[in-house]
Amino acid sequence: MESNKSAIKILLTLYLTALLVFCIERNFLVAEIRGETLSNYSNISWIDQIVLLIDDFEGLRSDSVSVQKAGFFGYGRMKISLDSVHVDQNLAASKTCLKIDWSGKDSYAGWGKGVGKNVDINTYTDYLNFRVLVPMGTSKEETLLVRLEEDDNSNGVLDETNDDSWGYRLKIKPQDKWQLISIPLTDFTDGNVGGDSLLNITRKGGLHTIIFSFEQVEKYTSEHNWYFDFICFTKGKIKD
Ligand SMILES: [Ca+2]
Ligand SMILES: [Ca+2]
Ligand SMILES: [Ca+2]
Ligand SMILES: [Ca+2]
Repeated sequence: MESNKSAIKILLTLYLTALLVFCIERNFLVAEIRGETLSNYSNISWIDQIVLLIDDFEGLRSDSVSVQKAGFFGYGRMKISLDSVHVDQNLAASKTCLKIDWSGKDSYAGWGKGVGKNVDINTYTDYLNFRVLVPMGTSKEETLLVRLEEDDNSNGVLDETNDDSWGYRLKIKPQDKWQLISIPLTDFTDGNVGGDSLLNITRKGGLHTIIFSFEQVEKYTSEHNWYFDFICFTKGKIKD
């Protein structure tokens, strides 16, 4: 009789302990944010340098409404969509990337993402990185204007008077294969009069939007798809 009581006590203790562990774990589990989680990239040698993964295009439904809901936008003579055919074997590639198709008659084009992140970036040491596949066949060198739109006054809205707009004109050699681009933040220049003229992405005034805009878009045809992937900020320069 006494041993039955002890057995019940032990079982009850085990049950309560399991329940407690379950509750604690649930409290500490944070849902991973699509596009920003690094748990699939533990084999990348420079993973510890990543300050913010802006997007890796993984886990996103390919219909245009879902792409738009995730904060992506395209404008002018281009269409954006997701692609899983042109990803390479690189550890940062995973399964999905962003594809650019050229359509329409506009003389301008670009795409971007509403980031809306309050995160501390060190302007003096940190880099903006992304993977890009630039198609050959139009010129020996392509130009891409990368823009970082800050929300200096932290009101969630971009405006010319209060927020800085930083730009960097990137020259890329078309290679028909994926390249890793790393731009030191010190190379960005302030493109507007408004804002505080400091590249200060912080926990207070964060990064509102990132934009990639193209020049001379008329020259691209359906044979010149560009692809983008794994856009991130890193501490210092990385070696792919
Ligand atoms: Ca990807
Ligand atoms: Ca603002
Ligand atoms: Ca400014
Ligand atoms: Ca600023």
